[in-house]
Amino acid sequence: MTELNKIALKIISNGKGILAADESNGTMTKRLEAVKVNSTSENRLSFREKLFSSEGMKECIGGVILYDETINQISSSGKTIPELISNSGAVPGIKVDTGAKDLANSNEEKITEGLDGLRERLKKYYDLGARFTKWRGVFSISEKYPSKLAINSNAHTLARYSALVQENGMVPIVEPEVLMDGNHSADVCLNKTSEVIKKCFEELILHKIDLSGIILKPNMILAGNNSKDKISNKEVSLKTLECIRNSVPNEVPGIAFLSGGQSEIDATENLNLINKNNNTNFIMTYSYGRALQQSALKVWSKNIEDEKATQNTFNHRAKMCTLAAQGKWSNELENK
Ligand code: 5MM
Repeated sequence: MTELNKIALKIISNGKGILAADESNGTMTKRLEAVKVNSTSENRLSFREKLFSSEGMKECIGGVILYDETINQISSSGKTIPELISNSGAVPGIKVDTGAKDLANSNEEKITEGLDGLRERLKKYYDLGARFTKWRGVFSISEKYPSKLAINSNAHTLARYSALVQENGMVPIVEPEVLMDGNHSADVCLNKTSEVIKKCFEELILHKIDLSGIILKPNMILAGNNSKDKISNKEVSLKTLECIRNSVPNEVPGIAFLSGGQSEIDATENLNLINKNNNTNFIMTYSYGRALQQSALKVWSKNIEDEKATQNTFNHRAKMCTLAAQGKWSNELENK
């Protein structure tokens, strides 16, 4: 077992999942303004450190993805944020892409940037305590898209990112997100997501990535949010499993799904069904941003000093997701 494989398994084994708290300041500002809280660096830290020091971290969270601002912050207890996370038994991680920009010659599509100077930034993040990283490529579905140009260039970029991350002793999370926006059917999502993931692995293999030392972070297979042909959660789980089975090489230790704008309950129930029906050897867990934080953020915004209420809400969500990562979640437990 390689060191990278050990780190990956520590993050995703035994029902543990990943807390994606890597919102850039722009996104975090939207989230905070939506609940009428000023987006200052103190407030961003105050919310996040409440989550990172909650009880639910110990039992449920194997890794936390941070944003550059947060990994450099000091918590109110005097510990650095990576120390706070490590103390709960989770692995600190860091988002290293610098965002999705317009793709030249296909301006309605995006290419994720951040390769310039990445080797040097990775060394700095390793010294700060990070042992895994994240990079998100984003694709949208319409009649023309995603184009081969967007698929190939993002897959190539994800592979170059992964090579640099492994060179620096960290586990890359490879996140190709096919967005749910649109009126496409779930079968179109299945075809397009499979094409994207297959291309990513073609490039990862070309770039000699140790596949046992990565975590794949894909979307689940859903009908577009404006589609008339919605499918059941059971069908979501079966189509998602079909996609993973057909496009992911066996060496990959696990899959940590993104929630992608699903409600907290849908993201939990779908993951639970994926695990109940799991006919692969992959660990199937979560790497949720919104589906772990939404309710906690609302509660926190009512009284930003009330640590207990925020943490209770987060603990419940984390517990439910961890049950789902083991196929043990139920509506009764949800509402207990
Ligand atoms: C946490 O949000 C991340 C978005 O970062 P930006 O601020 O740079 O847009 C995002 O990549 C996130 O990690 C994944 O999409 C998973 O989050 P969701 O909310 O989809 O589970």
